[in-house]
Amino acid sequence: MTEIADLPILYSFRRCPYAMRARLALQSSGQKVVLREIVLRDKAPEMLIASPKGTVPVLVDNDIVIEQSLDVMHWALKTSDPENWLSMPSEGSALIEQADGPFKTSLDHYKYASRYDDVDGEVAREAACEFLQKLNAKLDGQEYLFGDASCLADMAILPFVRQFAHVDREWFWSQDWSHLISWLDRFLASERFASIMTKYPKWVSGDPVTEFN
Ligand SMILES: N[C@@H](CCC(=O)N[C@@H](CS)C(=O)NCC(=O)O)C(=O)O
Repeated sequence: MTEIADLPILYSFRRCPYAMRARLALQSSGQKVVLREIVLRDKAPEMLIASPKGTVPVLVDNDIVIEQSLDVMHWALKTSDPENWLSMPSEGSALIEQADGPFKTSLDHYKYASRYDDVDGEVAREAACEFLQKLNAKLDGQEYLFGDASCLADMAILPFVRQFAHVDREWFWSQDWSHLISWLDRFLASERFASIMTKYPKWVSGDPVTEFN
């Protein structure tokens, strides 16, 4: 049995969609980690030493440091993939790329329009909607993006659709994209989502260890 002291460490922030997708994959894989909850405005120096770029999630496994959420997902699922999340068509990777690229940019412009001088939030929302309409069409007649079981693409993208939906919930849930709404609603009501959204206090060195999984 692996001792707690030997477990990989995940620096995470509960509400970050990138950290959520990492926790989702870790949870599915069953890979135990030690979770250290980060507060973005006051990041733990231990995390910054391991990963000076200062974004979450970061996974540290002895001398391996994984600094990108998608890489954490792949790392976990390569260890164990009981739900076959990695078995998806190459279109799944293309969807994740669109979500992480143009969709996330439009989402940030929509959510934080007032922070930019030259951004119109409504135009950004329209741009993001193109991607969401595409997902809605894929979800017509099936529960997940590539059939009736979830895969990496579902779990990598859902936290960002949630973030988009929460900018203006009333507007989102009144749109004509019922398949997309059902997909998100099922995710938000799932035990898996509840289990990765447990609240933890900010971690500081010397705190008791929090085991995740
Ligand atoms: N490409 C990175 C992006 C991670 C990211 O941007 N995380 C945000 C939180 S949601 C962050 O840590 N931002 C740093 C900050 O706000 O100081 C990944 O996939 O892990």
